[in-house]
Amino acid sequence: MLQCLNAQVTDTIYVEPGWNLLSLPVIVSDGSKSSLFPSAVSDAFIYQGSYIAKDTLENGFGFWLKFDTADSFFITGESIHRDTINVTTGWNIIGSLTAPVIVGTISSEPPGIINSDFFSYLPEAGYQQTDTLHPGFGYWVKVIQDGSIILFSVYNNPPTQPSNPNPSDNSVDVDTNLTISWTCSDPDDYDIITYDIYFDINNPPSTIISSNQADTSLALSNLGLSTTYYWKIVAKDSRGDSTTGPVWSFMTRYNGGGIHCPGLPYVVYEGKTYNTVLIGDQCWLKENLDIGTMIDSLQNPTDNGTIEKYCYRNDPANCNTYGGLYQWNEAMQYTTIPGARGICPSGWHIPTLTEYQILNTTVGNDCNALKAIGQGTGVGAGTNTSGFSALQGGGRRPGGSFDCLGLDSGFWGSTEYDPGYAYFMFLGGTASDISLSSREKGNGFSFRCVKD
Ligand SMILES: [Ca+2]
Ligand SMILES: [Ca+2]
Repeated sequence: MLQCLNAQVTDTIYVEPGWNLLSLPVIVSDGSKSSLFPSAVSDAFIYQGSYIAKDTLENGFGFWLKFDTADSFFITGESIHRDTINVTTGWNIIGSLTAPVIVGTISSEPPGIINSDFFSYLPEAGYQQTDTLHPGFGYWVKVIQDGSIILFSVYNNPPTQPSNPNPSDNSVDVDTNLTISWTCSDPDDYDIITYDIYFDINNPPSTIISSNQADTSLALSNLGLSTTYYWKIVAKDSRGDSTTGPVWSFMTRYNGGGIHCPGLPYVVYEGKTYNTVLIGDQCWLKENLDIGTMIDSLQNPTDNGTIEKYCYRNDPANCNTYGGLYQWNEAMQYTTIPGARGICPSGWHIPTLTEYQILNTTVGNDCNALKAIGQGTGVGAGTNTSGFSALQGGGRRPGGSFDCLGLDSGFWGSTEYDPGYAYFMFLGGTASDISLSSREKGNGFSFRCVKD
């Protein structure tokens, strides 16, 4: 009776000139002696009280085979990690498993019937008492009554941690058609590794896009532009052990024009990667901020030490694509100082009205230069010549409703208009001009940071 069958493995059997005491280390579909050991010069003999010649070899039995010359054989089949082998009173020749078996772990049914050591046979060395049953060998053992001997192999090492990601972790400007690759190995030379690839825009990724593949690479195509992807590899060996690699990420190339800020192509903030873009003398984050914990649109954030965001229609996927929508006080983290850091990364701040006016001047009041290609329509169609790459993320109204996703976008500034209102930059989907005006602070708008 065989248990715990797993994937295909290959064991190598080495033989020497003369009689060799062997066994089948894996479960093969064709057990004929002539196909497995074509250079053997004898019949295969098993022992069941007397020797019996066999044309077809079976797992669990040791057998004698004679060779004229040294040779090696690659035997491929399903691995065997456990076996219960029937034995009869007296001496038996049993087979081993796909991986080594420590003699001290061997048991019997009924218990205690094993009455000898285990002996291998090598043509040059003769009989050898052994503490370990190795794959591909047969072993003599004596029992004092009929029963069975139970073998299981305890040797296995899980695969090494997947490493050397390509593209390397936190890469930016990655093409939207690419081949990802990694390296991995298994300390057990008889083992074969297969891989599950997790890949999506969530961290950690939860979507398996390929499973049980043998290759250490995978071609991807038509990824989104300016999008951060997360991926990880689960390496599985043929013995049921697995090793999960770290989460890696990369960001695809820009949606449109623009250049990175010199010496600062991206910023990693709270686990997300943001590109930078230089527009005139100003260094901006190129994606809307998506930080904090989503709250329901009917709730208001509070000064509680936790950054709270809205996601359009309360759908986290919209935060992934468009970034979070923030009330002004929450974004400012409850100060009213123009140029406050607010929820921006260290070294960055919320743009003042003056900084938005500079941006406006730099792009010639061209609203379309700030919009990503594909955003806006007609005279308001985005050209993204600046690289600002605005997505029309809509807004959350003070009463809790959402509107204008895919149509308009608004970006908070840090300059107050009055105690209830603050300035923001509005990029209308059908407008070619940038609008700088004020809105009630309870609105939820998109958010960009500018470098100090
Ligand atoms: Ca292994
Ligand atoms: Ca808060």
